[in-house]
Amino acid sequence: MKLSIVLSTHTAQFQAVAFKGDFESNVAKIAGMGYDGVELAIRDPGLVDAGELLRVVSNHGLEVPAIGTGQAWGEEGLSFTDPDPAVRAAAIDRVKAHVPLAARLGTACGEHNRTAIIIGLLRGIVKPGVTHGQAMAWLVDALQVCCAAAGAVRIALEPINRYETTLINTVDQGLELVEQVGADNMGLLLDTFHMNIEDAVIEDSIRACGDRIFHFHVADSNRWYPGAGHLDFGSILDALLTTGYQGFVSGEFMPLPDADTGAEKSIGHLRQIAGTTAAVGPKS
Ligand code: LER
Ligand code: MN
Repeated sequence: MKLSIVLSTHTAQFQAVAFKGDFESNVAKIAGMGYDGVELAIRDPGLVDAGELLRVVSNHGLEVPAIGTGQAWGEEGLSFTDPDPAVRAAAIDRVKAHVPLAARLGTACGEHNRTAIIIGLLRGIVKPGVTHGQAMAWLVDALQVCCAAAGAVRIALEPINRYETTLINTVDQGLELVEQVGADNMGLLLDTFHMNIEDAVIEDSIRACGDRIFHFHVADSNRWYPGAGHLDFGSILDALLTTGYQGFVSGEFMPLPDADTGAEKSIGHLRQIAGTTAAVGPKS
């Protein structure tokens, strides 16, 4: 089981990112803790030097399983479902701009861990004056355009809890959307924090998603590090690995009590489970 943790390339507002800013020293620290990868949160690929990112992560022996795009929503208001067509077009262009970066970062990854582009809050919310049906139609169109432009790069849409968006809260809704988009490179990012709020049985959702699980986020029930709440990560990871998932399990939790402690506790808890749960197995 390969473990990564979310790292922002720039100082960011989103609260559940453990490490923000000071990129190279954070990469070094994460590698030193024993992580296998860093998931990069990048607002705008035009603001980063892809060669330099690849140099830093490769120097520290890390892979980049996925790129998070939500800062473009949080800090610029871009979304696939904004009533303004110019905003929708800018959101699509932003995802297209991530494609060469994802392809390049993917060269540091093994076959099963090539870098996915995450669509979290960039999908948007149902804005006043827009029907849910209209927003869904814009969302499907945007994902079809992005998947067609992404080629071998995979797009991972994340079901997100109802307090953050009104579009695609459950894994079932996510799977329906995957069907509607109808692209081989379209799948889901499952997040234990969101599934704990929205899905009846987390392990059933994981089994239902099967080989459409393109990426996986872990946080405990309280969005602290795994082990700080009441989720059963032994059972969850067992269900995940039993689907044949060979990707990363990526920590996305609040930097509490502080970023370093959360990251250390998380890897300690998950590695301890890996040592005791048959399907999870030792570090690969
Ligand atoms: C992002 O991966 C996420 O889980 C969301 O909560 C973003 O708001
Ligand atoms: Mn997440």
